[in-house]
Amino acid sequence: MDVVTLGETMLAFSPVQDGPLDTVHGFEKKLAGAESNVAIALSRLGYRTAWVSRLGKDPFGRWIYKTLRGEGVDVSGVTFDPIRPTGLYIKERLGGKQTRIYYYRSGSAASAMDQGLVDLPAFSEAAILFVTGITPALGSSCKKAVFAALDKAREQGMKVVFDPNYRGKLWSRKEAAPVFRQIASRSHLVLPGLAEGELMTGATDPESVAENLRSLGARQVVVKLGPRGAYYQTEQKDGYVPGFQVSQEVDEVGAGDAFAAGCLSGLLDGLDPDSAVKRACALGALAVTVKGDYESLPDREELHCFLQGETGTQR
Ligand code: KDG
Repeated sequence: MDVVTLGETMLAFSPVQDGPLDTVHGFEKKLAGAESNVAIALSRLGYRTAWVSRLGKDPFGRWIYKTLRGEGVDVSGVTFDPIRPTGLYIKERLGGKQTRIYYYRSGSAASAMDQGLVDLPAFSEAAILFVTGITPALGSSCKKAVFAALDKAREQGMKVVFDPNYRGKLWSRKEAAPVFRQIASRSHLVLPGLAEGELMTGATDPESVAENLRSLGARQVVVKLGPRGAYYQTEQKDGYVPGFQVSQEVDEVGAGDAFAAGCLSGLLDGLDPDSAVKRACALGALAVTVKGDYESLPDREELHCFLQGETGTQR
């Protein structure tokens, strides 16, 4: 196994038209979960990935399970909760780039994940553990599961990659900051956005954020700067990598997960940081071109074509 990850995946209702939800009547059924987005992205690129989670024993849980399995993700570590439901979120797309997310995930099946999960074979077989800051915000048993996974990673010599993914609707900045710092201190690679970097370190520019996180113990830091690209810092090297322009930005949710998958694939392929972050920026750009978190993510060949600048109609 190349990468194992744990986290909640929800049923997402995405509006068929923009506008306040009280005026919207139709929704599309989508699947949403930062960690499963990363697992799907990596699987499409040809890596072996395992997603560990808990779903409701309901039609939506079954659908999520089958979708992940269909994407080639190992779901042997997924359990079904006979009582708690699959989590749900509803997206509201307002004018411009304003999107609001309404969560119905409190008491969900995934919020009952616990540290017993880390005894699953997926956790001892993988080269990299990928965690986000969403899982510890889901409840105390989930937080214990994340820290047990970090212990397991240390025991097994797995590299840890951490995307803070701060969700203000799940916990306060004050609650999240010390937890994020602890996870960062045990990570090989940390992938904050600039605001998350500030939350963790108090610094407001990418370079100081990265320096601070490295002084906590992270070996490498990549600060995401949205369409502008990203800044990376390792012990040997640092630099800015520009983002890719896309003709139309349709849905930015999921771009960070695609970016994380690019960094993970760079790590797995032993790329130098410039090339890894360039790949991450390409995946992030592709993710925003279609509605949905992961639908537009490429396989290797499509990614190669995008990096070569091939666009337009191909016949
Ligand atoms: O990164 C995309 C995620 O935000 C979305 O799919 C749902 O995991 C999710 C969350 O907790 O917001």
